[in-house]
Amino acid sequence: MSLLVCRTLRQASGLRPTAKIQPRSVRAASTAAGPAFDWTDPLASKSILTEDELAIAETAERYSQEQLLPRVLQAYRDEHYDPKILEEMGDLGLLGATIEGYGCAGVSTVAGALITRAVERVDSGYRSGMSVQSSLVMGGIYEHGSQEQKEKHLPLMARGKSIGAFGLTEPNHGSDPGSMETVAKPHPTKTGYFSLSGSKTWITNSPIADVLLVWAKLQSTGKIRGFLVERSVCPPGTLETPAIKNKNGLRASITGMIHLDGCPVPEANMFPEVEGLRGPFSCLNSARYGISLGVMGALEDAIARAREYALERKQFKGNPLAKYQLIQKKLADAATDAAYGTLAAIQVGRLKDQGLATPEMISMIKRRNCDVALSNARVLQEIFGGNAVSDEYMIGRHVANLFVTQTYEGQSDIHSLILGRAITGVQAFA
Ligand code: TGC
Ligand code: FAD
Repeated sequence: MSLLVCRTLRQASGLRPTAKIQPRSVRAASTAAGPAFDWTDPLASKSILTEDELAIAETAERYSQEQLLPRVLQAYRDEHYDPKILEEMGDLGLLGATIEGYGCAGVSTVAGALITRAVERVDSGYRSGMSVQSSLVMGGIYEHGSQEQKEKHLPLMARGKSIGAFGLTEPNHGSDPGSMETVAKPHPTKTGYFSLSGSKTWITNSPIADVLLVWAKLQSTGKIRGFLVERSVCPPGTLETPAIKNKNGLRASITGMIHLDGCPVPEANMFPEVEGLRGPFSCLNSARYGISLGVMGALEDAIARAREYALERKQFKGNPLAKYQLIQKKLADAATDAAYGTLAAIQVGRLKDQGLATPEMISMIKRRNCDVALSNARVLQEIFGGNAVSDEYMIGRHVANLFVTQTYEGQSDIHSLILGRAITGVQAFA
C-alpha cells in the first residue's frame, strides 16, 4: 500500500466508529471458555486479513455508513446519482485502489474488494458506480493503455474528477459481446482519427461520464479494440448518452446508452496492443471479483436488519419472531452462505495477487455469491411481513439490486456455461 493512502486511511481511522446496524468489531471476541461465536463474521474471516486490510475496510465502512447510508433512501426514490460521491471516494483513496502509482493506493486485491463490500453494504448501485470507475475503466487503462493514456486519465479518475463508463453491451448483443456491431473505421475527413459508429446499452455512468471506454470492431481487421472516447471533444451530434429511466433495481446508480454516429476519435486514444475479447474480459475479471465480495456486504446488511427486526417484532403470545425455528433457519442459512462466500472470495483474491487465479475461479465466486445473496435476501424479506413493502425497512431495495448483480458482468447461467466448458471441455454457448 502506498504511503499516500496509508496516511489517508490512518487519518480517517481516528474518526468515531459507526455501524448503525451491524457492529463490525476488528478483533474476534473471546471469553474465558474460549473464542465466542460472532454472528457478523461466523468463520472469523477477519483473522486472515492483514492489519492494512482491516484499516482499509474500517475506513470504507465508516465512510459508507456515515456518508452514503443517510442519502440512499431518497436517492433510490428519486432515481438520482450524485457524482460528488466519486469525488468523496477519491478523497479517501478508495478509487482504483489496487492500482500502483498515478495517485492510486496500490492495495491488495482483497483490500480492494473489502471496499466494494463496505459500499455495497449500503447499496449495490453505489458499488456499481465505483466498480465501473475503478475496475472497468481505470483498471482497463492501467492494464492496456499507453503511457500517455495512463498519465492523462488515471490521476484525475483516482480523484473522482473525471468519471468513466465502460461500453461493451449492445442492444442486440448482451451475453454474446463477441458479435458486437459497433465499428471503428478510418475517419473520412480527419487524418489520424477513427470514426466510431454504433450503440451500447445498459451502461453504468454513461450519462455523466467524461471518458467512455468503448469496445468496437476495427473495420480493417474485424478484431475488437478499446477506444477512449472523450466527451469534451466530441463534435455535437456524434455522441449521445441518454439515461435509461424508471429502473426497478439499482436506482441509486445512473445507467444509460451510448450512441456513436461517426464520432471522431484520435488514433492515439485506441488501446495500443490488446485486441479481441481478451481486452474487455481482462477488465471484467477484476470487476467480477469485486462484485463477489461486494454482494456479501448487501447480504450481511440484509441479515443484520432481518435479525434486528425478528428480535423486536412480537407475534403469538408476545414472543419475538426470533424465537421461532423457521425464522432461525432463514437466518442460519443466510449467515452460512455469507460466511462461505466471504472466505471463498478472500481465497481467490489471495491467488489473484500471486498470479494464480483463473477466470473460471472468478466465474465460480461471482456466480455463487450473487446467487446466494439474491436467494437469501429474498427469503429474509419474508421476515418483515407487510413491512417489507415499505422502502424504509431497506430490505426490498437489496433484493431488487441483487437481481441486477446476478445479471450484469455475466448472468449466472452464463457463468455456469463458462464453468461447464472448463469441466467438460465442451462449450455449450451456441
Ligand atoms: P471465448 O472464446 O470464451 O473467449 C474469447 C477470447 O477472450 C478470452 N477470454 C478471456 N480473457 C481474459 N479473461 C477472461 N475472463 C476471458 N474470457 C475469455 C479468451 O481467452 C479468448 O482469447 P483469444 O485470444 O483466444 O481470442 O469467447 P466467447 O465469445 O465464446 O465468450 C463467451 C462468453 C459467454 C464466455 C462471454 O461472451 C461472456 O462472458 N459473456 C458475458 C458478457 C458479460 O460479462 N458482459 C459484461 C458487460 S460489462 C457489465 O456488465 C458491467 S456492469 C458494471 C456495474 O455496473 O457494476
Ligand atoms: P441476454 O444476453 O439477452 O440474456 C437473457 C437471458 O438468456 C439470461 O438469463 C442469460 O443467461 C440467458 N442466455 C443468453 N445466452 C444463453 C445461452 N447461450 N445459453 C443459455 N442461456 C443463455 N454492460 C456494459 O457493457 N457496461 C455497463 O456498465 C453495464 N452496466 C449495467 C447496469 C445495469 C443496471 C444492467 C441491468 C446491465 C448493465 N450492463 C452493462 C449490461 C449487462 O452486462 C447485460 O445486461 C448482461 O450481460 C446480460 O445481457 P442481456 O441483458 O442482453 O441478456
